Amino acid sequence: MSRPECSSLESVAVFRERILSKLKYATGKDLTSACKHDWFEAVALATRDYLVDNWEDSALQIDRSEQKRVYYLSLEFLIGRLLIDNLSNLGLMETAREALAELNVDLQDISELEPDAALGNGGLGRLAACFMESMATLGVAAHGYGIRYEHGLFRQVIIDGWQHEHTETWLDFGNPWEFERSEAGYTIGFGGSVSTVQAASHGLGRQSWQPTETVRAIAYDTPIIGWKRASVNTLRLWRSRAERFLQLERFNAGDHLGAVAEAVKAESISRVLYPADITEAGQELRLRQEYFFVSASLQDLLHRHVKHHDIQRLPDMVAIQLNDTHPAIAVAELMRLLVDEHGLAWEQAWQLTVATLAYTNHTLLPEALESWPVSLMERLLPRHMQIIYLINAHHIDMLRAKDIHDFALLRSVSLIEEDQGRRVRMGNLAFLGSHSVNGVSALHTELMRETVFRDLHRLYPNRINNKTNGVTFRRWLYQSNPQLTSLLVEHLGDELLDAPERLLQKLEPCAEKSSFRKRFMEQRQHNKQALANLVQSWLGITLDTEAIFDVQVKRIHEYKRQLLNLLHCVALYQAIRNDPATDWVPRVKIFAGKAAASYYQAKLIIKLANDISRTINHDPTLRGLLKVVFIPNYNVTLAEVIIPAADLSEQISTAGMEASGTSNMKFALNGALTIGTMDGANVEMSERIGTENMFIFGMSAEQVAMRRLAGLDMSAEIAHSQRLASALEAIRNGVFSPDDPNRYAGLVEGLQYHDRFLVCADFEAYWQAQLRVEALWKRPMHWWKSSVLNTARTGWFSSDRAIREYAADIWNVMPGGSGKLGE
Ligand code: 26V
Repeated sequence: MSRPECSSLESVAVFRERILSKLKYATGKDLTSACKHDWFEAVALATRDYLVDNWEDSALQIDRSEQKRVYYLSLEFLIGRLLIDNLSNLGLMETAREALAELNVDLQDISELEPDAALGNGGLGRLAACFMESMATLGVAAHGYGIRYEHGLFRQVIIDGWQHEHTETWLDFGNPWEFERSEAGYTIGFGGSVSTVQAASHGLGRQSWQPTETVRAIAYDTPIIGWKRASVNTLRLWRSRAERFLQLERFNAGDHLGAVAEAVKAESISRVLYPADITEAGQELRLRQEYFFVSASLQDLLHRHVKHHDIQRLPDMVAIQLNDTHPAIAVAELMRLLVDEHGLAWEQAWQLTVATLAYTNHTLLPEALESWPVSLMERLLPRHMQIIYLINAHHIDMLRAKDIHDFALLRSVSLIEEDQGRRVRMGNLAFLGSHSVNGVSALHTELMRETVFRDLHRLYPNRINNKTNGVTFRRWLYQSNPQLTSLLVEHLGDELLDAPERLLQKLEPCAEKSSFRKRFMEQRQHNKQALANLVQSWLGITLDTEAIFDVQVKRIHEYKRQLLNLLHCVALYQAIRNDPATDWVPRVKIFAGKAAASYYQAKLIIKLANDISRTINHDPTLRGLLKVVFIPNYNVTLAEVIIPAADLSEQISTAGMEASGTSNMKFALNGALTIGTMDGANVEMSERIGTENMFIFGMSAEQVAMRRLAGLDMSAEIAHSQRLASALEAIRNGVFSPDDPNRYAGLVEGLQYHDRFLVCADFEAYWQAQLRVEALWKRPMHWWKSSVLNTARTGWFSSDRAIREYAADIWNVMPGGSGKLGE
């Protein structure tokens, strides 16, 4: 394909020599002894040298121009692999490929040895990774701050249809992209007590926190390069290290385990990524992780700030974005640092804090809203608990001064939840401590105003704003779908790669040309074949690439309604068996996704998918018209193979529950048609792509709220739909689980009498929408026209657009460097 680079003979020779030099001096191998992994390491290290050269330039440029810096605080960065991403943004893909070919090594082959950096659970973490790449592309001077988990998201292994979690070991062979910065270390305290010391300056008492426990935070930096080397930013991840590795006295006394206990505890903070479900037992460690990375990051950025500027200028030079409430303790920590360490007065510190911090909300699910028991906070972070009480008191005083005395209102906007044991509401803390609170799609933002933050929104009507998510096209189009990218470049020119938001829409006229549609279809066919090959080799299942590839890949959660899709599988299975003579459209249903380890219902859904898959795939009466596959261990790398191969994208959450979704955008960008509810960013996608090019179905968020008022018993809906009734019946009766016929009795009963996610209520509408899918598939000219239009009209969902909006509306930064903010 045409690339944004020309690999000159000279550059190929230089790269080749650099690779050979790394092979010799970094891995200690030569051409004869090097194994594939040595080649990977040599190429990655050679690539990193190019990154470093550009990194230095960016740092100089930021310092010289005194750019305001953005700090993106996130407990999750779901990065995936970096070799191809880095080579591609450096413009060195062809150079690297040729240099390696001369050494008889295949770039693709060795790039597959790189483990995914899976330091995130799902959408929130992947968004952080897309944003990092976009900020580098646009020349926003940004640092990502997070935790360098030794073990990222678990590896999912399916045994007998059930999910098992295995530890993930991405660092086993080292990480060629990072630099350990032993010199950049901070001390983080926990526990202890607070005492008042007399401050000479203003007779008031000053608080001094004496923690009983301290750990060190050590920085690891990874350069993040933007498209065409626009700029290079830093992802700084913290590892926890004990202050003392060994208590020698205890060791010498024979207590060998006790001697390292303290170190083990300290180092457990960065040991493993927290799962998406927070259980009681794990709470303390989670809070430790949150405070650990927030404190290290704030100390680090303040240290950088005061080297050149007065502390008072913090909001002029620094913007801090809190990715969900996970870093919300930053509100209290920044106050502590400003008041206790930098000696600022409370009011002034508060004003700087609010002007510097901004908060993004990513979910309205009540069980996902963080709150910490006051008792735990008092024990672990006594000074922060004091500060939180003070913020609360100031806030309530301020409201009373405005003559607001409504008790219910005061209770609802308080930082302390009084009902279920006293707890600190992290959402309210983040809201009060930030000048901007944003949602991630128009609908989600509106619902934030009406639900979780209803009362706070009434008090601060200008604080909530919307920033609809986006995805980076470099990874989700250019890298993952080179076939489609070449086709687009062929028709729209190389400039497309620099300005896809503006130029993709120029593809629209091509939707009318049969020759173009044919090419469009051919690239999809190629990607479907690649996915079919993977499924064949991993699962031994043969897929018909002429069939519709109908895909639902995402975390397994009841609100995402994989069950609705599975009910459709069963109903379709029964329909084909009952009526074999109809000219059914062949379909392949593809599922992938991980369930949180302790989320039993989600794990049961995985088991059901596998049970249905086994039964259907082995039924000869179906004549291959329907196949169901569950692909194990969904991760970024697998997404890069699956998404470009999809014909149909399933985005079928209960309306009002999916904050945005981002895979919906990736699928549409690659030309898949969406079957979806009016939820999250689907709504805005339908406005841009056109409802005639999507299969929208089901209840709206408003209708969902109304339907819930009538209770969750679905007997009427089931009585109304023979199809639904018999699908449920088959699942309940053990048709798919003959080894344990009662396995799904409880699940089906739940759907019948307590259908929290309104699966049954939307079933018929979903079935009808699926019929529309089949009708359109039978008219290929129309299908492929819609498919082209999906790609053409998805430009707005670029994370570059999203970042430009954050930069202008929230951070007030003017991107510099060679970034192309204006497109
Ligand atoms: C957290 C939890 C924790 C407790 C158990 C259940 C549960 C379920 C969901 C979550 C989600 C946490 C936040 C999150 O990942 N939100 C996702 O953020 C994406 C980026 O904005 C967005 O596209 C997704 O719609 C949203 O779910």
